[in-house]
Amino acid sequence: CCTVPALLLLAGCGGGSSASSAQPAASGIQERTIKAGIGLNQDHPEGKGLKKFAELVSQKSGGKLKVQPFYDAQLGDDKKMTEALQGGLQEITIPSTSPLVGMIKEFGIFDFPFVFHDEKEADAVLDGPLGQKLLEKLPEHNLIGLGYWENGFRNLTNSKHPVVKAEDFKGLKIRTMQNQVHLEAFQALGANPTPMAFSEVFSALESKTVDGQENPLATIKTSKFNEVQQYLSVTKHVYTPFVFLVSKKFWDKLSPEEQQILKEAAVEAGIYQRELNRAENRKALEELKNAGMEVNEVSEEERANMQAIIKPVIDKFAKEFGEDLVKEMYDQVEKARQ
Ligand code: TF8
Repeated sequence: CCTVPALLLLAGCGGGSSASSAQPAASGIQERTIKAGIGLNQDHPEGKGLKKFAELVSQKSGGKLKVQPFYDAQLGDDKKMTEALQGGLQEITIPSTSPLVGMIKEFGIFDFPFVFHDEKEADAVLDGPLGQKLLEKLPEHNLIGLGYWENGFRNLTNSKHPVVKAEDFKGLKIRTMQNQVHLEAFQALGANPTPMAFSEVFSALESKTVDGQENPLATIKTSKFNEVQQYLSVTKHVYTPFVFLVSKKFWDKLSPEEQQILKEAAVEAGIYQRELNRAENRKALEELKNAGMEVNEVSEEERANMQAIIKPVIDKFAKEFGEDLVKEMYDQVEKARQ
């Protein structure tokens, strides 16, 4: 394993074909259709990344491997699609790591707010040994991880008032991802969090079932949350990765050449997706302002205050996820910062 060019070391090498009852193809490339579903739409950098992935796979396989993309949770939300991969009913999905913590609890360390200051630090951790270690936990869950793409730094929107200080969270009904760290962190801030799948968020905001939600700017824009939210507060409170997942049942049927093509394409499309996401995030703030949102920045001082309020929640979950793992994350962030 891992006798591949340096670039591809980013991609996981876990889960060979040994433990499967399925017959792996000895060599060559067969005609195959590969269903790949995501929760966001075609305009989002993730949607464009998936399209790029499909093109690369087609090129590299001489048109034999056909990736069929499904956007907008057409095949289900992050959790449902991941379960479909485990059952061998779908081949690929690229969910946020956050809704998967019920399955792979260690992914929860990425849900700790205020860990990364910028994308460079996130890249260092995700593409380094710690990110790799977590990908290696996937095969025991019938999943193969080919690397991390980017959802990004999350910011709060709501229909009530600007959130400038920690106290401003009090009483706000906020949709969160289905994730215990997020839930308890928002509770600690005095908000009233409601976990829900992403595909239900727009209508929950529109009907005022919830007051607000939090997501990266590119998602706020491409999902048109500005149409149903007045205030955007740049909290940058947590960074969410996407993880590129393949069904292990499917993977184990592939020849080494076919596996290699998927690995290379996932990494190459991932580099493109991250760049695009960052460019979109830089543009989106202005665009959301122009679309009528009232935007406020949150000061470093207030972010530190929020972090202090949340600390007991983080300490509790650090014990649950493994204090060594958490320390490793902070050490790698520290190294990337130098
Ligand atoms: C969320 C996430 C979503 C993604 C996507 C739908 O808020 O940030 O953007 O997980 O797959 O649920």
